[in-house]
Amino acid sequence: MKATRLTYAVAILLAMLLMAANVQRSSAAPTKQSGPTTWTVLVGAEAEVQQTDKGAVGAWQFMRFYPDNLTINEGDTIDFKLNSAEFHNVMLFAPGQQPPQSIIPEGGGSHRMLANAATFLPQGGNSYDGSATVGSGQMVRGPQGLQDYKLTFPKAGSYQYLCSIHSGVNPANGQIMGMVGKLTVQAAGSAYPQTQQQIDAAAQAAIQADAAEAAKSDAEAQKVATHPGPNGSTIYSVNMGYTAMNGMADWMRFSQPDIQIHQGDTIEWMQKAAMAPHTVTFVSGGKEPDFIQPEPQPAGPPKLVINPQVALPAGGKTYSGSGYFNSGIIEGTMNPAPGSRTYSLIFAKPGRYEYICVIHDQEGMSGYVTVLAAQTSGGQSSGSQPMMPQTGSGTLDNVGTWGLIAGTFTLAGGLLLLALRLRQRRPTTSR
Ligand SMILES: [Cu+2]
Repeated sequence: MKATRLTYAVAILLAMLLMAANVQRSSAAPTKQSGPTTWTVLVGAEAEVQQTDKGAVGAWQFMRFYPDNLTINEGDTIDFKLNSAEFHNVMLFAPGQQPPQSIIPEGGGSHRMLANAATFLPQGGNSYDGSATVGSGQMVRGPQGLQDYKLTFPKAGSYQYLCSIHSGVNPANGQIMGMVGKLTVQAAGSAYPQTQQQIDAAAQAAIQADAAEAAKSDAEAQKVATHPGPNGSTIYSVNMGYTAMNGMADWMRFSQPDIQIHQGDTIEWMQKAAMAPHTVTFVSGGKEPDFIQPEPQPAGPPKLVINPQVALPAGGKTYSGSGYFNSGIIEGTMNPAPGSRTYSLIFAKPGRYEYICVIHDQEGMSGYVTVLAAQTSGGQSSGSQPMMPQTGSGTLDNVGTWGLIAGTFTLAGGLLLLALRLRQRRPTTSR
């Protein structure tokens, strides 16, 4: 359902009330705890939740921890809880270590790219004392996905928890920016500055505030522009994704996802995400390709190979309802990688066709193109009914952990986030 302005006004009001309530509670005496405590930190959040064939998923995905500043005591545990359809990880580093790149070349003369095991597979034990790196591996929704990552902190100190996929290092000062939280571990028995109840209330208020902020970009994200094409046809410009809030919010949708056009018209999909790569993929009733193809190794973790069928373009310029058509991976607009940021198809045959972003299909990023018979010279539809062939994407059957990785993959991270932030400091005209 499309949210109204009123909904957001209510959301903002609610957020303000929650914050006010939180201030009042904060003035209460700090709590002293005797035994070890388990704290909850939400990993990510989402807004504008819609029912899709992949379940209830938010159009907006927020790359943040709630809270992103936490004080606990020695011996306490944090339960990092996944709170979004977008996948994340949780990492805490050994001194001097930086976030690993999410995608790495295979090397050794290979042209293949790999999803980095350091990012996507768990490492370390269930406690962190600042000396050795620990990581959750990918956290993702679904029956086989990791939803909770519990870590105990035996030693007082100042630490950082971060999602390495949605953070990067600022070379100017060496600090990690993006999806990062500050953690203070006090001596055992110290008074806590906040209760979990206060933390939860502040988290919900922050999520509401982020939702209200992201909603300001709804109209721009959902826009479809049209302009004249050859021979009296129309070209429709459809957005693939959209980024707001300095890269902290990604809209995982195609604009006008149930678009109706006429035979001979063109759809031009335009990348509008800063860092999240997307695809436009028509499987025409065939099987959805896996994004990651794990290759077992004689020892150690599997190689997480990015499927060339997804990475590379396929099909032609004209779609007639059959065959595998794929844009290849369209990198984000702030990604310095070469390659087109648009993908165009001419639709030659009436029908209703489903397409997906292979990378974010699990987050509801899919759409339909309904092609009506060519318009008459009078500009009216000929009145003939479009054929409705049964096109469909693959089912969720047999989707294992690796399938889930494929379904929710985002290449964002590393220095790209930084590039975005640096660019957005300069005044630019918004598109
Ligand atoms: Cu996508």
